[in-house]
Amino acid sequence: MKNYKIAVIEGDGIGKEVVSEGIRVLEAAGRGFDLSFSWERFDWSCERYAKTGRMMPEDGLDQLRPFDAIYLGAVGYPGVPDHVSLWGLLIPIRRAFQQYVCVRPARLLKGITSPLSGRKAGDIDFIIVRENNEGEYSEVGGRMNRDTEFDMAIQQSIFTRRGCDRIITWAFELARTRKKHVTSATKSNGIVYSMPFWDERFAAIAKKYPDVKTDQYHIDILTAHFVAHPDWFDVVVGSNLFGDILSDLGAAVVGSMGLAPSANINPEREFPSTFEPVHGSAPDIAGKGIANPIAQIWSGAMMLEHLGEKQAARAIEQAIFKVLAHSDIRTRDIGGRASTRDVGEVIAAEVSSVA
Ligand code: GGG
Repeated sequence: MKNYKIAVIEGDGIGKEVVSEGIRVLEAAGRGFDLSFSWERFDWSCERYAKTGRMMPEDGLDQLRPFDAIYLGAVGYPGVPDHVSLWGLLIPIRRAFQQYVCVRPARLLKGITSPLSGRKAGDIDFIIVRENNEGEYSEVGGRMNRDTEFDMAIQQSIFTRRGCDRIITWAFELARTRKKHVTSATKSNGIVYSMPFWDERFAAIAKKYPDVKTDQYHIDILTAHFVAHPDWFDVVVGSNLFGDILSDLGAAVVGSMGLAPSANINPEREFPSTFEPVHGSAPDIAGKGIANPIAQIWSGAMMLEHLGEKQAARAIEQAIFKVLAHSDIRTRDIGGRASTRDVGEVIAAEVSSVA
């Protein structure tokens, strides 16, 4: 029996509730596919920050390094500034472990109503590939003249050739396994250095993939096309910020933030990769047991896929699809009354029955 060592960071808010259901479903998959998991929980969170002044201990990254993967819930809670919580936990993990590919599927599933009229299951099925290590999320910049009338802030975007080429290449390779179409998110009319550079790198990499159709849109019209023509897209590649914004929009058009999984991948496998839902900690519904756990559960399937457990990953995905298509056990964001736990249990039972 294969055993995987998984670091679990539930984090904040609904992270604690949805991660339990993700583990329940992964355990069911483990029983069915002869896998076992050694879960080690880390209480790294805003709560910990309030007690100790740090989101994670100083040697936190060293503690995570030996794991096969990291399964994370959500980060951020009122009382701790969002940039402190994010830069104290998630961003250092993504960077230190060279998780430069962030994969965020958006798929309209049977049994889910899109807010876009006339769209049915299968009409929307694209994957956002977000650059995850540089771009607009940079530590280069500063503040001057704080609390005076000359107060100012500078934030420098970082676009390297290596960073652009590796994420764009990854997107093209993914497209070759799908509908062979890559769309680039740009803004090279207004952002005069980094975005024309991004476009240049996109064009250079595209030349190596003559079998893959390409297009590019400025981010403003691209967001409009996501709403008006979501069926146009297959793989959409974007910078750190653009990819982040597009993935929330992608989640919205396929019915709920609660249905959007994600994977932060270190393709070279030199370090563990992190699997987390796109959504945040949702303090407004935290502790009520009503959060949708499907994004977290689906992120668990992405984790198994990355670990090479493809059959088990497929079983979890199929269980999610079946429950959404045929059961009314669903949380209120998608029109039901069920609890987080009810949904986790029904998906786990379905995984057990197919395994
Ligand atoms: N599920 C992880 C989480 O809490 N994400 C919230 C968030 O705002 N993340 C920022 C980012 O992905 O850049």
